[in-house]
Amino acid sequence: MSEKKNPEYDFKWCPGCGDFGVKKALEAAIKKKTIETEEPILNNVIVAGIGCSGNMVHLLEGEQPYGFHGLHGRTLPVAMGLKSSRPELNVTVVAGDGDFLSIGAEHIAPQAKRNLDVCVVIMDNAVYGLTKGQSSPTSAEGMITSSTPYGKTEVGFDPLAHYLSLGVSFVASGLSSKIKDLSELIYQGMIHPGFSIVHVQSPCTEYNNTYEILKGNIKKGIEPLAKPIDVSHNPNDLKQAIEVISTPGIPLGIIYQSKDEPTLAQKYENLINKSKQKDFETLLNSYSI
Ligand SMILES: Cc1ncc(C[n+]2csc(CCOP(=O)(O)OP(=O)(O)O)c2C)c(N)n1
Ligand code: SF4
Ligand SMILES: [Mg+2]
Repeated sequence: MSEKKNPEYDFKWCPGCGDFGVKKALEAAIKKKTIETEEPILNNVIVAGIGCSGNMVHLLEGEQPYGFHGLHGRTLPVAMGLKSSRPELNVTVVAGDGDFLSIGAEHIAPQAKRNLDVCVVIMDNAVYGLTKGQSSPTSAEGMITSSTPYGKTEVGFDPLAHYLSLGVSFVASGLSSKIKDLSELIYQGMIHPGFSIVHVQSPCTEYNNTYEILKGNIKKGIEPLAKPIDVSHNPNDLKQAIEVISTPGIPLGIIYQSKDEPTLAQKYENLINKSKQKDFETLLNSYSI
């Protein structure tokens, strides 16, 4: 717990790194939630993975949430432990595309199926930034990186389609430079009762600078790849969500949000209500063959 930035831990992102925008958006979302719920900021825990994106664990300059900077790829098991023991905490997971979709990929499906009530914010720069720009699951086929000098052989992974196929109950897509919109998406993910993922395009200026492709450039006649989802979209309709992600380009906004799905905490509560208290003798006898 700390009320000030930890002076012993300092880190530097490269100038222009998309993660700066995500940090601002996340801080604003936490502030909004604490004001609206009148909960102390210390009811928030940020669980981070390892990567440049993992430094997001160090948030506000003043009063700040708890932070857990854990192992590469293991943000979700930590988040589940936290929510299982302290369900009242607002747990936000922050991770990179490598951390979440490569080494940590096996953890997404179980938490989606449990509907673990945490909000996950993914900073996707389509490379392993911290370790100097190797290819990641979301790097496009043919992309030249430090680990694929002649072009990546695998087809780029589609995270949004993956989340929908796993039944993630809230799926949103954002852009790091659109801080206000992104903050609202993160806030909506936080108040959604269940497993929410806000997948953010967060360019790496050092190894994969995609700002121009994502935002477009009128002078050069480059159309933006990332565009807001049409206002007529109904996020509660899975068919419409699939249509949105099947349209060329990167959709920005809430893609899907299921309604009335029980969270893991509610499922636990049902189990506890169903289970009958046994006295010691009955319990012991139940184990005898
Ligand atoms: C078990 C383990 N394997 C590998 C590493 C080395 N490593 C640290 S960060 C990282 C990839 C980070 O990529 P990403 O999650 O996309 O984060 P970014 O730096 O791009 O934000 C790797 C492979 C590690 N720390 N631990
Ligand atoms: S290497 Fe890339 S992701 Fe890491 S801080 Fe620099 S710009 Fe950001
Ligand atoms: Mg990355």
